[in-house]
Amino acid sequence: MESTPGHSIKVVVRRTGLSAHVIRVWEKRYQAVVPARTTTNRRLYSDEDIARLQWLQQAVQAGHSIGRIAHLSTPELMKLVRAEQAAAPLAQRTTDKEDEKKDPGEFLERALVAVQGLDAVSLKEQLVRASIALSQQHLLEEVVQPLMERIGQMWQEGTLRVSDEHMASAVVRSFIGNIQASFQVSKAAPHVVATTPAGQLHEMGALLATVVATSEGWNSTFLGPNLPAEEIAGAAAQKGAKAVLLSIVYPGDDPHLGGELVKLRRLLGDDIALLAGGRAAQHYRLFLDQARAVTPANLSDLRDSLRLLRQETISAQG
Ligand code: B12
Repeated sequence: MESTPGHSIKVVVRRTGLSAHVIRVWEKRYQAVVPARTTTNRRLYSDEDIARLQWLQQAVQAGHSIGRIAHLSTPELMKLVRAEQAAAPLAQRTTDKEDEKKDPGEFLERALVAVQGLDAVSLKEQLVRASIALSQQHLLEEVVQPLMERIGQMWQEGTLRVSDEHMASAVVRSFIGNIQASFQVSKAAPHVVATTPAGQLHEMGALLATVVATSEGWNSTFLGPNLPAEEIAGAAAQKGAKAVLLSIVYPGDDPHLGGELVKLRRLLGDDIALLAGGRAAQHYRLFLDQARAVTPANLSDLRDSLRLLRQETISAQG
């Protein structure tokens, strides 16, 4: 028998441990649970809806892809989860590898479930699986970057704790570091340095940009975040860099940053390319133009810009 719908999404979040975001995505993409609506269009969940979400969550945690189980009836889900529980100590998880291989969204969802469960081991496992199944470009642009994006949204909504975010940032940082270390680049290849300017503490964008550069055949050095113009220019000179990558994420209204950017161009001279990106970069457009910085819109565009620049650099040398 159906009980009257009556719980807000906040209650569902508390009872299931899923984020509001994941619940909405599961509804929109897979119609996993479609709640009733109030007259003002707010979602209202019944006890059955909440139980169903709990079963779905357990099945996903056991390694099933949400896309493949969302249509199952609740009794079928219960059967599936119980079978998993019975088999768990004996067998490897019965993940659907074929499905996983094609869909970065599945890795993303599972990574988010791991973040919400403060489960660093599982988060790392999902990222490693994604790195095996996907090209490096898809891994970075369709799993790692959206993962940070979603973590930011959930954190803002209050459905994720600061500790979840810190754990996720630490796992992602070391995961990107491992990818970076796995490339072999010719010593003769041009050099690039990547960082964030003084006052910019978010380092993941610069790290991602570093990996993109390495995968495009550049010798890339990540300098860490928050560097004054003098330090960036000094490191670029020491490395003989042909390009500097800057990530600008937050804040978007730092009164000192414009001066830093213009100073950096002066210290670098005319021959070193400056490429800047990140969600707050557009707020410094005037200064970035003065600093003759190229501003690729995203990591894909950065890839194209670096490919072009590398060709120009090599043909200028030859
Ligand atoms: C991890 C994180 C932190 C960590 C940072 C850890 C670290 N070591 O980096 C910590 C906990 C320190 C932190 C602190 C804060 N954070 Co924070 N943080 C994040 C989070 C979740 C991820 C940041 C990140 O790495 N993003 C990944 C980059 C890759 O994303 P992106 O900027 O969109 O970049 C894309 C492109 O722009 C491009 N790109 C990036 N860099 C470059 C460079 C080049 C050259 C190119 C071409 C492209 C490019 O690549 C990306 C893919 O397309 C974001 C959420 C988010 N969506 O980003 C919030 C976020 C950036 N933080 C935010 C806030 C508010 C804060 C704090 C003020 C919170 C607080 N109250 O203390 C502090 C501020 C600290 C400070 N003084 O700067 C807000 C900023 C809001 C705003 N107005 O913009 C965000 C957006 C979260 C949110 N939605 O509210 N944060």
